[in-house]
Amino acid sequence: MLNEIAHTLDQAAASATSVDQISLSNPISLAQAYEIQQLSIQQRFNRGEKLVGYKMGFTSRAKMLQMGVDDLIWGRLTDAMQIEEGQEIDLTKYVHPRAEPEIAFLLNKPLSGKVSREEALAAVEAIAPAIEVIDSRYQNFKFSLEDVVADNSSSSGFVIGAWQSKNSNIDGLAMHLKVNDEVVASGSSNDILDHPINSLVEAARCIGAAGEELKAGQIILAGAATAAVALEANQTISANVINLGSCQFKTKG
Ligand code: OOG
Ligand code: MG
Repeated sequence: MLNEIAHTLDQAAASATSVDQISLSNPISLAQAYEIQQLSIQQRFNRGEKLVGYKMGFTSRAKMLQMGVDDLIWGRLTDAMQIEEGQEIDLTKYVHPRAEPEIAFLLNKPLSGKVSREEALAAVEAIAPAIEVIDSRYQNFKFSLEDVVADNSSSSGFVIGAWQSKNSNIDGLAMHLKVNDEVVASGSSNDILDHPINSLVEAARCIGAAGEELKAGQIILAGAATAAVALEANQTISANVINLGSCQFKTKG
């Protein structure tokens, strides 16, 4: 059954079509949801995609409130999900994409299990402003915690701005998401688990508990500081993390 659900979700993502929430017909546990995520992403790996990192989700109150869930989740990032800075994306490849402002860590050492904030920072090579493009494969972007985890935590694309020093101050930085120069969402880097480094600590713990480790060269998205905003055609979307930098991408119809 898990394999079948994984296949359905992979096909939904590949064909940009929505499917019914799994939880409506098959009650699954959180452990089974992560198993489905792994089986589903394996199909991408089988098509040649490579794991490039992980994303953390629901690390801010704004996101939990928007989606009506209240626990941390994580998902996998593949090379095919990366959107180049400034790139124009084709919205027909998505079901109902949304963008959210994030902070990304690039690692230069492995990290797994229980680590301190200092140990987490010691494994960081660089830090960058980022945008995550999320796209639930469920109708109306509605899901339970188990549903969204099975669906790779809605991950579908990400943009990384210019990498900055690992010693950059990321404590309490204002973060803005703009659509065509208009600010549509604002928050603080500390809306992400009180400080974004805590998200890396949690990533090491959660992903370690699942039997994987964060590796040198991988990118970790700390989670959105604000609610996500729905994308429409002909927009320029940018995230500005004050004093860290900005990044952007565009949409076409
Ligand atoms: C789930 C993904 C949450 C974040 O940054 O909090 C997430 C969703 O909202 O669909 O990526
Ligand atoms: Mg996110």
